[in-house]
Order: sequence, then structure tokens, then C-alpha cells
Amino acid sequence: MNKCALITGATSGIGKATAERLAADGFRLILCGRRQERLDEMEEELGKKTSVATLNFDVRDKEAVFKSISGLPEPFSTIDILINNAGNAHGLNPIEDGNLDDWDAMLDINVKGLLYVSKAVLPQMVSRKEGHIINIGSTAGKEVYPKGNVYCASKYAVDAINQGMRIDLNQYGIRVGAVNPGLVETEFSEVRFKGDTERAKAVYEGYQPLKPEDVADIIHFVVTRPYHVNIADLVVMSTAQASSTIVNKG
Ligand code: NDP
Ligand code: 8X3
Repeated sequence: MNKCALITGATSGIGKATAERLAADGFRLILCGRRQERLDEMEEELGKKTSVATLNFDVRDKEAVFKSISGLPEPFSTIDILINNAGNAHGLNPIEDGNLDDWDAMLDINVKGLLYVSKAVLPQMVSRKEGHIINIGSTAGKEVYPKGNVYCASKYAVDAINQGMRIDLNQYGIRVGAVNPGLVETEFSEVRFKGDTERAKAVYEGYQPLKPEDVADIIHFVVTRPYHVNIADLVVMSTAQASSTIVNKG
């Protein structure tokens, strides 16, 4: 049977493009997100190519995470690949002006949500002594930028968790690695700027940012390596980007 991948944050951006890329290659998919309409659309579309299940939960809701994942029906109950992708930035403020709800959201979703989903999936990987976890970090988890403070902290945490998982799960033969993109044009900035589409669009103007499909191709490459090959930590940026703060806008 083809491998089964669970993707969090599959309703948009990198997660959606990854679902499409993996579906084209016959991977069975468990797509997760909160927007039911989008999950339904994707199930219908990608269901023409492969087997698809959808799960609607907020990664912050521990109970919902565990209940949803443990309730998966038979063809989806063995998860070969977990792609921890759900996440966002909320706000872009100097630390002294930071919004407490934004801080909670970023740490609860990007860090604790990733941990809850991993904890729900891990027992079966541990007992099979096989599995692959891909954590979506960021260049923001490698280099702090002005006003990035707490978002960067959340992605530094993902970097640490990625390393910690790889160390602790090594004894079970489970592969763990991170993909850390730079600027990718998705709904990310719309969420960061709370629906201010003009401000969001401006982030990607004057240069060619990464497309979600570029990152999806890389994730597809990562999951299709022979099992003894683990891409442990990969950074990918648009050619126009040199660092978190240096982007060549011509
Ligand atoms: P999008 O906003 O396009 O997608 C975010 C996804 O996360 C959506 O599917 C959303 O689904 C899901 N999500 C958000 N909050 C929750 C939640 N509380 N519970 C469950 N699902 C949630 O952004 P991207 O595709 O850009 O982001 C995906 C990942 O990539 C994030 O971890 C982000 O930090 C990272 N990243 C993004 C970069 C970029 O420049 N765009 C660069 C580097 C990393 P729904 O709303 O339906 O729940
Ligand atoms: C997303 C990339 O530079 O906007 O993680 O933080 S950045």
C-alpha cells in the first residue's frame, strides 16, 4: 500500500501545495485544518487521485487533537509520515508593543500544537520502529529579525524540538528532519497583518519570493529518499533573499 502522510495546516499555502504534490504521487493523505469548507474541497479534488481523509481540529485543542487522530479509520490508522506544518505569525511589533494574545497564539500553535500532534502520532511510529516526521521551521528559526521576536522564538523552538526529536527517536529508527523556508507567498502575511491584504501583498513585491509549490517539491524530495537517508535540516530561500533581512528588490 502507498505511504500515508498526515499534513497539518493542509488548507492553505505550503500544506495545501504539499498535499497536492503528494497526491499526484499516490501518497494516501490525512489533511488537517480548521476550515471545513476547504477540507471538503480538497477531499473532493485530491480524492480523484488518491485516498483522502480529513480532520478538523485546532492544534491548540489537546483533546480534539488526540481524539481526532486516534479515531482515524483503518486505511488511515497507520501514519507513515507526519508533516508538522500548521502555524503562522501573528503581528509584527517591537517587543515592547507586543500583543499578549498574539504571543499566546504563536507559542500555542507553532510550538505546543506541533508537540500535541506529534505526541498523538508517535506511539504507533515507536511501536512499528518506523516513521518520518518533518517539522516546518523557518529561516526565522535560524536568524532573528527586527520585530520578529516571538514568531522567531517559536521557530527557534521548532528547531530545538526537531533536534530533540531526532535524538530521542533515533533508537526507534524514526526519521526526523526540518524544512526551513524563507519568504514564501501564501496566506502567511495576511494572517500576520490580520487581514490587511495591501500590507500583506507588499511583503512579496519587487522580487520573486518562493511559491508554496517550490517548498512542496522539496518536501516531496525529502519523503521520497531511501529510508536510510534522512534530510535532517534543510534551509531554502528565494534567490532574491540572502538572509532574514536582506532581500534584493532590484
Ligand atoms: P498559511 O497561512 O497559508 O497556512 C497556514 C496553515 O496552518 C493553514 O492551513 C491553517 O489552516 C493552519 N493553521 C493555522 N492555525 C491553526 C490552528 N490553530 N490549528 C490548526 N491549523 C492551523 O501559511 P504558510 O503555508 O506560509 O505556513 C505554513 C507553515 O510554514 C507555518 O508553520 C509557517 O510558520 C511556515 N513558514 C512560512 C513561511 C512563509 O514565508 N510563508 C516561511 C517559513 C515558514 P486553518 O486556518 O484552516 O486552520
Ligand atoms: C516565515 C518567513 O521571514 O516572514 O517564517 O519570518 S519570515
